[in-house]
Amino acid sequence: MDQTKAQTPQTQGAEEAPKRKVAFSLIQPSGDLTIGNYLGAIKSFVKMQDQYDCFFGVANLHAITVTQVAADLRRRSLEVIAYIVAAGVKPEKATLFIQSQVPEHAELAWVLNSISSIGQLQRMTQFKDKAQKHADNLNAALLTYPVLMAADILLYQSHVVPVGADQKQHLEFTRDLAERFNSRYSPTFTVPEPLTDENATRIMSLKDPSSKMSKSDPDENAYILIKDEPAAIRRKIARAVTDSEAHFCYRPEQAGLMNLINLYAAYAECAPKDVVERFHDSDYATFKRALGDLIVEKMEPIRQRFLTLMADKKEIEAISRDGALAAQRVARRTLSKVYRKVGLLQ
Ligand code: AQP
Repeated sequence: MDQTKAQTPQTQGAEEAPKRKVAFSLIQPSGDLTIGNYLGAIKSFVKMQDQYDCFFGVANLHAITVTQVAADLRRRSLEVIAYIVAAGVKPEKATLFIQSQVPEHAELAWVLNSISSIGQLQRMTQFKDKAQKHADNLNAALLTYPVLMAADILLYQSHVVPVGADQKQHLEFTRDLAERFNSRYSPTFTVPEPLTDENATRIMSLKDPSSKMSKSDPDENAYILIKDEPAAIRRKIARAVTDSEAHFCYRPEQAGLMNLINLYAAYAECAPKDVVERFHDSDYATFKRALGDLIVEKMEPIRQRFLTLMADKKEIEAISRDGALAAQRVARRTLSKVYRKVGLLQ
């Protein structure tokens, strides 16, 4: 990502240009977080906190697009903040907040709804997938989910948003809305860029390597949770789907093994070919034991810090509250500007 880029015309709308670029990312508390969420998001937050002005948080408003149990949603919302802190993000360096505690998200989403095209929303791949998956609860929020996501990002004048391939279309939609608003009124929103990590791997389900490891998977053996105990991690890896070829190779035809090699490479911070070199004479069971040990070694300190934080929730509650206040100060500034331009009294 080009860090040296000068203020573009799109960014001139920001009243006070931040010294560092703003990075933004939220995680949905729609289940207990998996190591997919850790490797795909939280681990990079730790690095980003020193490079960007970061806003990281919990997308609990997004989570209710699917029916949630209220008590679980409350618990998981705080837990997501605890995972982020346990992994090494410092509240002094990054603003950590829960989306519903900053009402500006819902307020800006409503305004952005008024410039969003239903046709464009209906064509979103994720909407089409979710409409199929949740045919029994096809609520309007599933359709307008990208509008809320646009509001999230635009409120903070975000320059970069780390996105996986599945979120690229939504970010494109956010950019469209920002450009539409900026040209209809006057420069107001920074038009965000996707931040893609070349080395980031998509971690796949341990039971079906053709689908993503997902926290809402009904099969608990398909994922490893950040809060899983060492024995559970080792057991799930031992039972992960591989193949009967008994040949240690990194190729799509052996998707289960490929996924485990990717996992090893992500934790060891090396290339998959290095993993193949190291284990090509080993049987799968030996490799799986080494992988289980490696995951435990990396995750156990995080799990212990997480448990300590959740044992007395006061600290995490204070971090979320302070974070929400800090986030709100920035968000309010953007929203006031929007209201003024649209002609809404405040
Ligand atoms: N399997 C994965 N591999 C790599 N990255 C992943 N992420 C999620 N799963 C993987 C990344 O985690 C961040 C937060 O994701 P999210 O919770 O906002 O939504 P999601 O991508 O839909 O995650 P899940 O676990 O699949 O949730 P559910 O089951 O609720 O839909 C994102 O940066 C995502 O890329």
